[in-house]
Amino acid sequence: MKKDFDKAIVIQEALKELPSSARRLFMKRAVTLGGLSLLSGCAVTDKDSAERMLRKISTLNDDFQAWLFDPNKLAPTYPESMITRPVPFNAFYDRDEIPEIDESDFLLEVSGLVADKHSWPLQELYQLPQTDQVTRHICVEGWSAIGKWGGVTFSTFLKRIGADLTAKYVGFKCEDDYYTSIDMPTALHAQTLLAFTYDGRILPPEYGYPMKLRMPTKLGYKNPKHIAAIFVTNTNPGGYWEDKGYNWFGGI
Ligand SMILES: Nc1nc2c(c(=O)[nH]1)N[C@H]1C(S)=C(S)[C@@H](COP(=O)(O)O)O[C@H]1N2
Ligand SMILES: [Mo]
Repeated sequence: MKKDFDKAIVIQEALKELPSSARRLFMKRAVTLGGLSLLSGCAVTDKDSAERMLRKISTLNDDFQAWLFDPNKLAPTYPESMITRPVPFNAFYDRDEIPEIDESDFLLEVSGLVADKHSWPLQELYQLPQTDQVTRHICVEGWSAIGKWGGVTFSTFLKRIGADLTAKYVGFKCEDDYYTSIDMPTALHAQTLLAFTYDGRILPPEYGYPMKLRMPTKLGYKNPKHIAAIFVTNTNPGGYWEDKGYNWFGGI
């Protein structure tokens, strides 16, 4: 049989999928494809089965991170003097494509497993109890920045719309065709914020006007900017980068 895949690459890719603790363990024990097959329950004989194994390991990683996630553990916060100025801009496009959104015709859509599906004008969202946080944003592209975001604690919002808090996922659709989704325990975490301000001012266009979900417990790509719609569901909605192979849980 012609082998059209490279074992070394399969191992390398599989290791990237593992949380760093598991990766270190595997490094110490000199990983073999046999070992990874055992872990994932998938035998690797060709390119397709290699991909199946990588997907399985990625799911194992999500399950492992979900299991490790402590809903009561707070991410570090920082003094305002440590805020990174300016905070870097990042999106899957350049600055000239930042969505332009007009407050007067903006409505936040809410759907799925929620009792109250009415759409929210910004002024109504601004009436909800507001709080702020100075936390670190970490991007997988290799930079991090400390910023100050303000808004309503997301659990307060979810309760206000009568969300089914036993559902598995909350999904987000953005004005720029970005999308992502998170697990319910993270959605209910005390530092998960539906943010309307950055550094005390209305969120500037490049940082996600009119709102972003700010989670210091998750990597940058899990923090959707320009949110247009929020839905609660038991079917994993995936995400823009997640569907291209980034880890779905995306914990820090
Ligand atoms: N709508 C939308 N949200 C997004 C992105 C995007 O391209 N579009 N990029 C993500 C990534 S990879 C990062 S690192 C952060 C960047 O946020 P910032 O521009 O406020 O630093 O936004 C995240 N949320
Ligand atoms: Mo990112």
